[in-house]
Amino acid sequence: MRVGERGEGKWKKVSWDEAFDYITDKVVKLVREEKNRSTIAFASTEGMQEEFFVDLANIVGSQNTVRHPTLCLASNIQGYASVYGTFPDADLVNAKFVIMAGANRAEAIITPDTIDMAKNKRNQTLVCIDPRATKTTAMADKWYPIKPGTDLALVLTIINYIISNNLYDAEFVKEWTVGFDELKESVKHYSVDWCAKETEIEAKEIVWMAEEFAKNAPESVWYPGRRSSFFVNDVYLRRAAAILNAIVGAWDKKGGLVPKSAVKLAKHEVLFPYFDWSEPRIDVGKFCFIDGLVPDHEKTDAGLPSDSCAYLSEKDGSWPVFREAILNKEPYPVRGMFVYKQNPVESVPNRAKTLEMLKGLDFICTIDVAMSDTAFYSDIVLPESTYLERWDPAHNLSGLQPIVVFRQPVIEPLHDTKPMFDIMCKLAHKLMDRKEFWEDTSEEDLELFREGCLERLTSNPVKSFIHHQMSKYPGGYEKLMEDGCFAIHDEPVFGQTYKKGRLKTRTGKIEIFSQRYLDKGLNPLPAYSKHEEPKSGEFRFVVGRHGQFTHANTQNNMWLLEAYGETENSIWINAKVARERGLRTGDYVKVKSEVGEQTIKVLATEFIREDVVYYLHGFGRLSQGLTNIYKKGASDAAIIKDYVDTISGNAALHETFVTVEKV
Ligand SMILES: Nc1nc2c(c(=O)[nH]1)N[C@H]1C(S)=C(S)[C@@H](COP(=O)(O)OP(=O)(O)OC[C@H]3O[C@@H](n4cnc5c(=O)[nH]c(N)nc54)[C@H](O)[C@@H]3O)O[C@H]1N2
Ligand SMILES: Nc1nc2c(c(=O)[nH]1)N[C@H]1C(S)=C(S)[C@@H](COP(=O)(O)OP(=O)(O)OC[C@H]3O[C@@H](n4cnc5c(=O)[nH]c(N)nc54)[C@H](O)[C@@H]3O)O[C@H]1N2
Ligand SMILES: [Mo]
Repeated sequence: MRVGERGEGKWKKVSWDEAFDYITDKVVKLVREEKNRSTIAFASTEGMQEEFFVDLANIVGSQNTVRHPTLCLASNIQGYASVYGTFPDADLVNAKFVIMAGANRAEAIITPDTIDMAKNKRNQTLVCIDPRATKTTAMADKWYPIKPGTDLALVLTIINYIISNNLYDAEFVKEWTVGFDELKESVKHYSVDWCAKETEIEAKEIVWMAEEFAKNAPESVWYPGRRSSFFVNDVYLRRAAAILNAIVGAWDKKGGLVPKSAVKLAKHEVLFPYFDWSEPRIDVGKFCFIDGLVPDHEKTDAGLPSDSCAYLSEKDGSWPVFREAILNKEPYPVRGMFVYKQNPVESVPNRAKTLEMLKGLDFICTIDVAMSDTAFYSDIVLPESTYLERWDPAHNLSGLQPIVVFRQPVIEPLHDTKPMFDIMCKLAHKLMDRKEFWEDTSEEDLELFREGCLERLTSNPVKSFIHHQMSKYPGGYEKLMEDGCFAIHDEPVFGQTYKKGRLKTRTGKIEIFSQRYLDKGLNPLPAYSKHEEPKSGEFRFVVGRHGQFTHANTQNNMWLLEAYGETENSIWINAKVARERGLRTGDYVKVKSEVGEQTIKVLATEFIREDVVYYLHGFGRLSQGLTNIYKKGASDAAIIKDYVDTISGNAALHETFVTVEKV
């Protein structure tokens, strides 16, 4: 429990019971004062116990859950789903021609893609498009250091080339897509020569890519990637990439883009009470402040409504808009926050704003396994048992070959920690004991919840929940316990979406042209608009992963830090540019953007374009609890501007320009 000021680093150790009482008092007080349960926000990131955290949000009765997708892949999901009705995988095991643009599977590890990519290396041409040379570049056959923000120009030009040279799959297009003629018309001005200037990729290379893509189809993919929090118009890039795959018929076939499927897990049917004091989410609707979250160059020509997010996920929300709404106290005050397995201080761009938001709250409880920067600014930090010390429920790894996994403890908890499940159970019961907390619900509702749901939810251990989850598959639980994972079929199954009604779009076809978008006032087809470019003396700042670290959360681990080989991060600056500016590797520079500045060591390298700089996420930390990395290196969150894509609500992390000066 915090004893000093927020962020001062003064703490006292309290018992779990004291902590639960403190939390319960705060939640009851704030909800009653505001007559609004949504005054308590719940921020979390994907994890195997996250559903228990969401249960807690439902018990408190808040509508305000905000999750990681809008810092990560919300625009990617939106873009692909607008075409195929789902966010697909790529069959990297069988694909013969793969374009990996803005994705780094050799370092940004995703299972099974990273493994599949390595497996298939001999039979596949891999094209890596990235302004930096990454370890994926090292595995690739070709590397194009594209001018950042111009990928959409490239995709549209490849589409135009394939259409105008009759290299597309006409039969497939006719049977399975809508809007091809409109597409053909809308891309015809994207010429190869224009594209070469725009992207700084040679014209003959663009032609080569287009021809190979068509020739290898259906075993070719423009890889959907993962993180798409790049630019504010990212949805259109992802839509265009999805369309490229569609016109060559590389959909739901071996070696192409493939829809994900999942094992059917049974859920707990929990009927949460109906509350009168539960206002709708704070990030839905029209806000004049959204204008400030969109760069000028996007305000007119991309066809975006600038005062709300067109397709906001009801459970994920939009972090940048959410934070802005809290700071503006609009449409009502949010006064408390629970944070689970998330570190918004480092993961939401514009760190100064996040700190301002946290400082303005009356109550913050963070549940983490380490003293993160967000935990450091909290009032109460609940230490969760780590994944090696707890049972985690069954979890779907959806994909071409979906499997179910779970976790069991391999050691007793080393410290006095609890899993999220136990934390949720304890808080649920403490809240139930507070009569004044349930004034806005009926006796019957409450009784139904208490007797029918809460008991069942909280009285059985996670292991028996897994049993229930697997109940749709006789013998499934036993198999899961024995093998550690469970799959329905051993081989991938292709072509399921060719059955009638299986494509989950409005028309039941692949939607090249989106009437749905048009109805919302959005451009129904992807169109290129030029991004602002760095002014002379400025650089574009981009972010990216490293194989040894997970986001901003493992840098303090001494063994991983040792494997990284440095004790702090360095800023990549093109070697020629560094020379011109009198900078050498090891010099310190001040990196400055519109929203913040940081000091960091230089790495002069050929591995990055001249107009771009980059440094690794997760350093420059504020928490004194992270003893190995406290104040070492620089934080990227501190300098990235908080722009938002107003279609999906995703953050746009690559729209920031910086200056770099020797210190
Ligand atoms: N500046 C910048 N911002 C970014 C990114 C970037 O590269 N640069 N990347 C973006 C992307 S793609 C994403 S997905 C988001 C991710 O950002 P977040 O969703 O905030 O996730 P992490 O940064 O991984 O923080 C996870 C926290 O959970 C804790 N943790 C780990 N395991 C457990 C556990 O078992 N239980 C509990 N309770 N806690 C645990 C860790 O200690 C850490 O504090 O960040 C986005 N934001
Ligand atoms: N080891 C490790 N693995 C991880 C993670 C981790 O933290 N550590 N995080 C996981 C998560 S949550 C995610 S979302 C994924 C992220 O996985 P990816 O999305 O594959 O990887 P990133 O490193 O975020 O970014 C990809 C690359 O885009 C490049 N880039 C920047 N701007 C542009 C541009 O305009 N055009 C093109 N073509 N390229 C550009 C960057 O230089 C970077 O190398 O990784 C996952 N795997
Ligand atoms: Mo992510």
